[in-house]
Amino acid sequence: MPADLHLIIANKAYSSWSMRPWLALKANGVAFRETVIALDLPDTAGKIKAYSAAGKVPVLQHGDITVWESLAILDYLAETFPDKAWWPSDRQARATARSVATEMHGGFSSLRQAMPMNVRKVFPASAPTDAVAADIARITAIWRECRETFGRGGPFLFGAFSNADAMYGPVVTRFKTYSVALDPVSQAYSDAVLNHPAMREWCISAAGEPWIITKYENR
Ligand SMILES: N[C@@H](CCC(=O)N[C@@H](CS)C(=O)NCC(=O)O)C(=O)O
Repeated sequence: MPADLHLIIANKAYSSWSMRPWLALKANGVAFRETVIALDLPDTAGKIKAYSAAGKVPVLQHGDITVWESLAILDYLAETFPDKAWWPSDRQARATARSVATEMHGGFSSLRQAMPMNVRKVFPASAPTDAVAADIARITAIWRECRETFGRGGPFLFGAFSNADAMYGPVVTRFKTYSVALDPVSQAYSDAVLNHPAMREWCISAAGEPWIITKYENR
């Protein structure tokens, strides 16, 4: 197996898709090298294309293997490091974890558009559109259901931190950034994610980044 894992990501302040595999790697204690490509600059597209023809980050390089798309990276890691707890071990929990992770990967576009990630900011609450409110309702229903059914072994969706939590990490930070009022179960889950050492490390690193993208800095 090739040794060097190299994760190519974008600004930690703003890049929600980058956060996902980064959190999973850190949470599982897997060492990796990272390259950050700043978004929204004249050379951004060229720099990303040097790693992936898809023109998006995150990208994982592992020896001569390249994986892109956040969810594909999480699955590649689970397959490559089977001794780590990427997905829940219980079959039913794992099936649900994959389902809710994929629902996140392919959905919630109204929320993502209305509330771009900015882990450095907290904005005052404002009334969501019906479409955003529907996304928030579905996400928090998922969180309550997972916590209730599978969450006994710890504070995360399936007890211990898993790839499902990595996928919802940027949703948790968005709810904080946009001061979204949550039910008690969802708030407790969010607090657990925000207090995870990997998330803390990501946010500290984001706070030290020099780049500012104005369109994400104002409501
Ligand atoms: N479906 C992709 C989405 C990746 C994505 O949209 N990445 C953004 C950064 S968060 C990007 O690379 N944007 C490049 C650009 O805007 O130039 C995934 O899951 O990895």
